[in-house]
Amino acid sequence: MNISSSSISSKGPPISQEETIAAISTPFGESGIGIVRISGPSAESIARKLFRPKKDQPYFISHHFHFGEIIDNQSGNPVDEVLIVLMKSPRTYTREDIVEIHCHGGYFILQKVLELVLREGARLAQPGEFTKRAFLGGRIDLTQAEAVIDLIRAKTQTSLEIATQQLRGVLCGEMGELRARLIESLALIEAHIDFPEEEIEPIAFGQMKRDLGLIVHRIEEWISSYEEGRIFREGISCAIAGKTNVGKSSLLNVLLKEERAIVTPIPGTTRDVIEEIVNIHGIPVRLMDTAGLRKPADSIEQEGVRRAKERVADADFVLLMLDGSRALDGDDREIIEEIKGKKKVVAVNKKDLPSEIPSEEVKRLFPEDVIVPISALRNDGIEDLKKAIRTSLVQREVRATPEHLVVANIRHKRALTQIRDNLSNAVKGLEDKTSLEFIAFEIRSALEALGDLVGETATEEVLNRIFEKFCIGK
Ligand SMILES: Nc1nc2c(ncn2[C@@H]2O[C@H](COP(=O)(O)OP(=O)(O)OP(=O)(O)O)[C@@H](O)[C@H]2O)c(=O)[nH]1
Ligand SMILES: [Mg+2]
Repeated sequence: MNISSSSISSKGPPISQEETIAAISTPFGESGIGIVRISGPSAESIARKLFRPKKDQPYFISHHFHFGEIIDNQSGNPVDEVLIVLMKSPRTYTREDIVEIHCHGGYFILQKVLELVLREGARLAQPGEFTKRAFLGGRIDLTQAEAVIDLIRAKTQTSLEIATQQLRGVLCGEMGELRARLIESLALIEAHIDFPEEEIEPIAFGQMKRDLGLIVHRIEEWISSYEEGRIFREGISCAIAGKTNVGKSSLLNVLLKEERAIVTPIPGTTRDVIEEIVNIHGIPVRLMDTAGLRKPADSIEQEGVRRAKERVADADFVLLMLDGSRALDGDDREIIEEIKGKKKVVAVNKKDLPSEIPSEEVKRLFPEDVIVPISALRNDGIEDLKKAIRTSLVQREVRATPEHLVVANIRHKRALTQIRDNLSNAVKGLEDKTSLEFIAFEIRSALEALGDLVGETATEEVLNRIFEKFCIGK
């Protein structure tokens, strides 16, 4: 059997895109500059029609800025003074010809320039279409394309490191190596299937078993990085729960370092849910301040309490707040009942006041959880609270380096799990001396999962799902 044939998919030729696409690639609003990006076969000719250089230059030099004006070629009026750069294929983001027009960053100017570009025959790009072309053009694999969006969305240093590692192709490189080794093993097995009369070399098969075993072990390690990787990539949602007046809004403000939520001595101050992202030791935490849970005084508060309960139930994590200056009461007990089974940290607030809750009582109520005394008013104990949150979410240090791969995407984890299962079956098959067809089947299935992971065999549906998350112009 020829292993380079249909049994293993290989990278096809780059797909050429007929249409030229364009979009505003910078965010809406006013800014110093704003960029209209064009990619595709007509990018250069469109630019020539609209751009009038200040110095009379008959042609663009690729990858060089040129200074001039964009002219509305119907009215002959200048629209903006710009810097324009043509990047000739293939040394570009999409591997097609790309033109970037760097205008002044006003919404109307950018919209006008884009309109002119579209009038000359470009089509408005879909979300993520530039990156999709980079992928289809073979410049990056699917995991790297996914990293682009993670990079843009990264909210902490660690999430940025994970995205950068992926964009630089650490996972993609590991997969390339893995593929080569699997193809080698498959070739050996298939040679024996095709020529059964030949003597099987026990040494070669022993070596293969050891190699595959080591690969399985390595993949296990990558999979085990997922729980933490996911937390750093996606962040977690955390609801601050507690009865009225315990200091939930005060804590939100202290963690945010701004007066975001209204704080008053009146119980029932917070009605709606207030959400903000805070960086807790590298973890992006979506923190939710909620209405204090108690018997609602009116219908507004009733709705607030309903929303609070909903958020507490949905949150990945709960920060339970008690007021140490007041004895525990029925409201506290109800909340404790409500959050049973949730991952949590307990903050006992108002430690600047005389304590009315013995610490033994709190320990007895929460034997499994970390309990931190704090004062939101005095900004005291907050660092300990942050540490407690971080250690209850991640136990290990997460460092995404070229040597240490962190898997942070569920799609990658699923594919790796599939590969691991196939290869452990293959190892077991070699141990039990099962039929070579069975082992070949498992290795081929692992190669298929690998093809899905890097995007070679990913379906249109999968691609759409990935790229629709992008913004327009990326
Ligand atoms: N002494 C003391 N007072 C605090 C502390 N934290 C909050 N307070 C006070 O407690 C009162 C209630 O604080 P909030 O932050 O509004 O409490 P809350 O839990 O959000 O209250 P609701 O929104 O009504 O549920 C305010 O007067 C705060 O100044 C603290 O650590 N020590
Ligand atoms: Mg409040």
